[in-house]
Amino acid sequence: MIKPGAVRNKHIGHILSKIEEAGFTIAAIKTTQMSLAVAAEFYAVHKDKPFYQELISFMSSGPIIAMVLLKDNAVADFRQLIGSTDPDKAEEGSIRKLFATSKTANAIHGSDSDENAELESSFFFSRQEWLRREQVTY
Ligand code: 3AN
Repeated sequence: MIKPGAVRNKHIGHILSKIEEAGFTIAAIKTTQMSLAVAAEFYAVHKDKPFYQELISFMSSGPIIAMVLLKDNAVADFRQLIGSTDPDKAEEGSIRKLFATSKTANAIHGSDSDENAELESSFFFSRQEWLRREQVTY
């Protein structure tokens, strides 16, 4: 998910280029906006953290780009591509190093497991809406 700050700052194109150059296939993509209630549910695992209210308020503050991405080893490779949560600690060349402005407004979200990727994808897409791996023949 490209977060509201990066969308607002017109970084969608740059970020999609980095994702494609890193070998990911975009199996589904849409512009949408999370309500506060949806953001609260999406990040429920963090509900006791001090940054939770700021996070869900920010995540529902404007449009996001939701995506389903395909690649072997996708979760680990995507986390490497996006870099550390804290942009000050993010690796040179990573998406967060390039486009994040704070720990909350850190440009992009990536799922932390295949199970969570399925679950998080279902917030934005029905199963028929995303391309299956076997359909990607190019
Ligand atoms: P990541 O997205 O790097 O996997 P998580 O899952 O630990 O990080 O946290 C979810 C989101 O919560 C992060 N993308 C970030 O925006 C926000 N967040 C995490 N830690 C902090 C923090 N210490 N201060 C502010 N926001 C944070």
